[in-house]
Amino acid sequence: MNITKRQVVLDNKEITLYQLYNDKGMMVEAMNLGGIITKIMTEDKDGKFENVVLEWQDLNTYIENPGYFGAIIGRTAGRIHKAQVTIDNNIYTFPQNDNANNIHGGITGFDKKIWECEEIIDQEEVTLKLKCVSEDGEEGYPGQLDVVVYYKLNNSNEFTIRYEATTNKTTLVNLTQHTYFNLSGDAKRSIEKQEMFINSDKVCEIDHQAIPTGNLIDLSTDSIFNFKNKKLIGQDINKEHIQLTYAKGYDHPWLLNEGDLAAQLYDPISKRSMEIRTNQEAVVVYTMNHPNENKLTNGNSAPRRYAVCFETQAPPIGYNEVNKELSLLKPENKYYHETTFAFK
Ligand code: G6D
Repeated sequence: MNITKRQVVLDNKEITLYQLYNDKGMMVEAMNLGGIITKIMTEDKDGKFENVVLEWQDLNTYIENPGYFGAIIGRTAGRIHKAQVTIDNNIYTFPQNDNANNIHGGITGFDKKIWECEEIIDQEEVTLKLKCVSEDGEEGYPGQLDVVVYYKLNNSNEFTIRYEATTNKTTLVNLTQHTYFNLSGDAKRSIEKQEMFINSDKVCEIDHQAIPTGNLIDLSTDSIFNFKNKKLIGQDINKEHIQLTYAKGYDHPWLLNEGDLAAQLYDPISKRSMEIRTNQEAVVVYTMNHPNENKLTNGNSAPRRYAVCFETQAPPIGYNEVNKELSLLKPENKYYHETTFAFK
């Protein structure tokens, strides 16, 4: 168990990258900027360690960070319809940074903050503790929000993210992590040939701007969005379906069934597997439907479908403020979200 670190200057800010190692050689690298995860090094069937998350070649790309690569997302993951919400008869408005809607916490969301980091090493696991304060009124949200996120790596090759938050006024909180996974290692292959399982019987219908309409699609009659039996991500992704047309692929909140395993990703070539467990109601699975011309560490640009995000969260706030209640946090309560990515 060990933690190393290195300093760089990005955008005139002191940035520290922390490398968390377990005793099996697995390593997670994350920085104080946005809690951005740049590396998760895991071994393939031959014991070769490679990065299973997309990483920009030039660290300066993380300043703008198109696509929110690797970042903590907050105060609210996903979109808020019309960029406004009513809380206790008060209307709060947020920046309209995605059409006329709000996305991922606004202009300066948690992905852009410099988090205060603390390294914790003990026998069972290594932890990077990240803290930040979101001031009352920041990005339009009521209340001062005190946030702590724990990145924990143990010797079972489990990477757990725990989010805790408290507020002094009723507000919205719905945090997630926006890491782009590709189990081929160093983004060698598209994720369309990787198998996915999602423990869900209903997916939220979205409109052409990816806003939940409030309707749920019953997966017993919709095989294209049904991943109850694992299948290749690419099996149905190019078929005719209005929901695939709207999002240019998968970019939907799947409502999770009770049970231990929420989702799984498997690459038959490297034989890497990742199991996801969470206490959240939903997971937004996003199949990187837009290419990105910035260079990845393998020297190539990031073609579409070269990663998949598992953004565990409450379903986003859509038409008629549907799902709002799931993101409300009152001063007397504590927000608590825990998600584990277990690598086999
Ligand atoms: C697109 O709709 C998707 C979002 O879900 C994603 O988070 C973003 O790209 C990076 O807007």
